[in-house]
Amino acid sequence: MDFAHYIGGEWVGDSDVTTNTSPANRDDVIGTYARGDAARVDQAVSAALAAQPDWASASPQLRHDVLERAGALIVERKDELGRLLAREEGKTIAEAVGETVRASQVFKFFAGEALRNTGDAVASVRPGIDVMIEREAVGVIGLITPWNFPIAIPAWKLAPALAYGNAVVMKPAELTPGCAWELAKILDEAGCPAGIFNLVMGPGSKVGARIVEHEDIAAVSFTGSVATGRQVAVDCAARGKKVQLEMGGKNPMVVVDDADLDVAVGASLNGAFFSTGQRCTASSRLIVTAGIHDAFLDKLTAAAADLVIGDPLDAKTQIGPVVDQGQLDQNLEYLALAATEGCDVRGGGLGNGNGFFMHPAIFAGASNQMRVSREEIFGPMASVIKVADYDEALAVANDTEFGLSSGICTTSLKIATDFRRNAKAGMVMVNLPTAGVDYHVPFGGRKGSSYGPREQGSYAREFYTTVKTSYIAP
Ligand code: UN1
Repeated sequence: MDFAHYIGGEWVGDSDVTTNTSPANRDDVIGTYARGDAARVDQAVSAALAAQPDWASASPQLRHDVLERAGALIVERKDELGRLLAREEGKTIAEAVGETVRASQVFKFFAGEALRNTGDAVASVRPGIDVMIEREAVGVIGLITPWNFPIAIPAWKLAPALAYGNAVVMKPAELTPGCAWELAKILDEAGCPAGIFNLVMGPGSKVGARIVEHEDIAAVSFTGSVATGRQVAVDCAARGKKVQLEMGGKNPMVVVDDADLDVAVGASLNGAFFSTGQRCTASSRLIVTAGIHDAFLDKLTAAAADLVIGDPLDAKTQIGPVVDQGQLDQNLEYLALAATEGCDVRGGGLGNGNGFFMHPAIFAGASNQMRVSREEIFGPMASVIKVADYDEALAVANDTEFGLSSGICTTSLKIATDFRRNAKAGMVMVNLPTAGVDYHVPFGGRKGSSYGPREQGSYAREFYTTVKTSYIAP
């Protein structure tokens, strides 16, 4: 089947197309998706510009109702959408249905937020004058979304953008246009007015680049690689656009001597390997104190070897394929590098089948200075770094250019509290995996991981609105 762009409320095809196949089975063709260019972005921006003022000035009830209906339609179709997500991205069906439910919850949350866009009223320092502080829509917003959460990340950018009265031009990742296309269909069915949501599919070099450069796009929210994100920031700053970036991670999971071993192994296994390690919140540095190190490493190695790798649509599968050949090749390079750098590499072999399957790998005996412990790998691989004590663990955890999520396993309230206070990261997890976050609270990091205001929860308003201060002398 052919899937078109969605521009100004119409389905618009292109002669150029991308064939979307499953990473679990290269012969499983999901569909052909239109491949746009700068001219398609221009067309979408014109539609968005024309539609946005009426959407922003309409009753918030309208925005609430559209978002609420979209949330309801997503959850109604969760099994079908989850199946599509698992086929095109490769995460397991349980993870994929879970992500779809999360997308629905995000829409419903922001349906409510549309009604709660409150401001402040303040007395002026000049007698008799009232001051009002209000939040207004920013205008037309460009959204550039990644392949690893093909429905949840579009949802958590799109829902707040629409809730606060903006119009959107969205470019999904080329590897996973299917879920984004379904969101366009759902918003259409939910009664989103023509031009308010526009989907333009295609390559970053053409569609993404034009979104960043178009003078009528007032703000850009991007999730993806560090290299691209930094360029997006520079290009947006040069044009005076608001920008929000979510990029990489090299998230530490600290395990100290007093940890519950089963909790620590469970959280590390999930954080490092679930979703095939393809999460910016993945635990890729397991930092373990000397007293528990050997027991932890043995148990983790055994648990990782037992993980079922295979078809994401099979309910027994725990780890699906890597997303594509390029990512698999890069993973294999890091696997070889870990051995060259002196790690004791456990696991990591290729899996069977007509897809990009690989077994999880543990880099035992790693140091924090090795490239495998410093660069984001984005695959089912983690370094295990032995340290003397908690103080060294904290120092190593913070010794990274990233700062998204930081975890610790401990039964000591004192250590957990110290870590929560001193971890240089946007999110701290105690006795939980570094990945897997709630939908109604802020998401984001520090240092090289994120830039600009937080995503999600009520904090999302900061990016998707602009402040107006009014002085009124009656
Ligand atoms: C999660 O861990 O639940 O790209 C979400 C990513 C993040 C989302 C992670 N932006 O992996």
